[in-house]
Amino acid sequence: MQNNEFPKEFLWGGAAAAHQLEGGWNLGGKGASVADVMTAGDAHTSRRITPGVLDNEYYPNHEAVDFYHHYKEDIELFAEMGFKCFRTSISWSRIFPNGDDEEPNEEGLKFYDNVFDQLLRYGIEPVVTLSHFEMPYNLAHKYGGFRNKKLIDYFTRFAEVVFKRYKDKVKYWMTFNEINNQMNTADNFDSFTNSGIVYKSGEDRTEAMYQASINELIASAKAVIIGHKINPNFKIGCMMSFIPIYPATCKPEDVFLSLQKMHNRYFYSDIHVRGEIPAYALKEWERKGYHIDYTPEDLKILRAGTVDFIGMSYYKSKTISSTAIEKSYNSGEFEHELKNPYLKASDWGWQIDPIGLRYALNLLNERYGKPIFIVENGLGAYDKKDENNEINDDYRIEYLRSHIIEMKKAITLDGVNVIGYTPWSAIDIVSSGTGEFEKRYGFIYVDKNNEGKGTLKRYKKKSFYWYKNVIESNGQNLYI
Ligand code: BGP
Repeated sequence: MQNNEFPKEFLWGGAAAAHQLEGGWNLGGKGASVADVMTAGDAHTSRRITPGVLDNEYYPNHEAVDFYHHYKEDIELFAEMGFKCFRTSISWSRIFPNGDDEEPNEEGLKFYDNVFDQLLRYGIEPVVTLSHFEMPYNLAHKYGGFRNKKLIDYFTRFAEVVFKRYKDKVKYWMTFNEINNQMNTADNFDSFTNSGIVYKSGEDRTEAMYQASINELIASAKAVIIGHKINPNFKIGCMMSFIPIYPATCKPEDVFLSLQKMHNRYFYSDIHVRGEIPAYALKEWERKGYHIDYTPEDLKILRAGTVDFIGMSYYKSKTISSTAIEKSYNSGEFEHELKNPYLKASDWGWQIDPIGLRYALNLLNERYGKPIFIVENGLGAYDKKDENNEINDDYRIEYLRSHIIEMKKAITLDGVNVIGYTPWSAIDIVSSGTGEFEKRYGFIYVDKNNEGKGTLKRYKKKSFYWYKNVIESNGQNLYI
């Protein structure tokens, strides 16, 4: 008989990230991180990176939704939804305020003890990203971020400290969030958030990006090796933004271009999972005359530090045409990107494609055969609280339901080993891309607007009750 159910131990939960959630940017000994020097933007305006924290600028991550002071009540709400796990990250600059400090900051370590203890009290498993678009600002400013090989040591020391400290509290770890975003060199946003790089004028951005990426991948592999020594039961994964890229037509040029653009994703997962620098990258470097600095010892580390699972985010798919005249439809990630006429889009232009999730899961499964953890999936929307303080976010329920249905098909019909699902986001937080509060993703509404004003009071949305039901029924009951 066909098993038509989610695995019993399936990890249902929700996700967030330290810089978008916590606030307390300079409390408890925390240093400024790269997220603390980014201003607010919106759907049409990019966030700016300022040279340090300036008095006359507004930085939405500084207070975020103040989980720093609300973590107890927020975790109680996650428990009420029945979360089996909660994905968050550790703010690197809470532990090493400048990144190059001799000793870790005990108050920062204590904060995460408190958070993890509170989760464990409710039987919620913490799932932890080491660097989710965050590093101490000092490491970006003084060392040039991951351009500099010293960052490998600073990162691994940070990893070692937190692995040791939380070895009995945390089992699931990921090294770098959406590490592949930095393939987009169109502006400084992805390079700065991923690896602390600001491009120099006149430099070959792609070469600089590859050097930083290799350094980061070596740092990740070293962390995996160290982590497994500290606790052999650790499950340490990578984290990929896995947006599949479709060809606009069956024209062979379109099909081949989409495959080449997929290499921008696979470059990272091939190294994380297979431990080898893929041939298509080596050939590109040779062709372009790039000198990417790594040693035979580094290659051994990449081979020895492969990941236990693949963490992935999935929000949308993209479509590409070899003949498109438009430079870019949406984010500037690729030239020749087109709007897919078969799909609807969110208010921010992200095209909604549930089948794309099943497709992406199959691609990864066929390539690597590793467990996959969907650690982000969700809909950013303008939610409205009505006169009864209710938020009827049926569109979010519809988005999540349609994606859960496709995820289930990938598991039960295609045999993909998906181990968990943590929608983005457990609670409303600051948008990473735009710095807005009103691009909301949560099951829990937080009263705060784009000007940073509001009571910070939490309200349960309609999706809160819906998701509670989904978890309670282990994914069987998708309709309220
Ligand atoms: C991913 C990031 C998250 C999160 C999410 C939604 O790229 O890992 O940090 O923010 O996307 O994006 P945004 O906040 O830009 O809407």
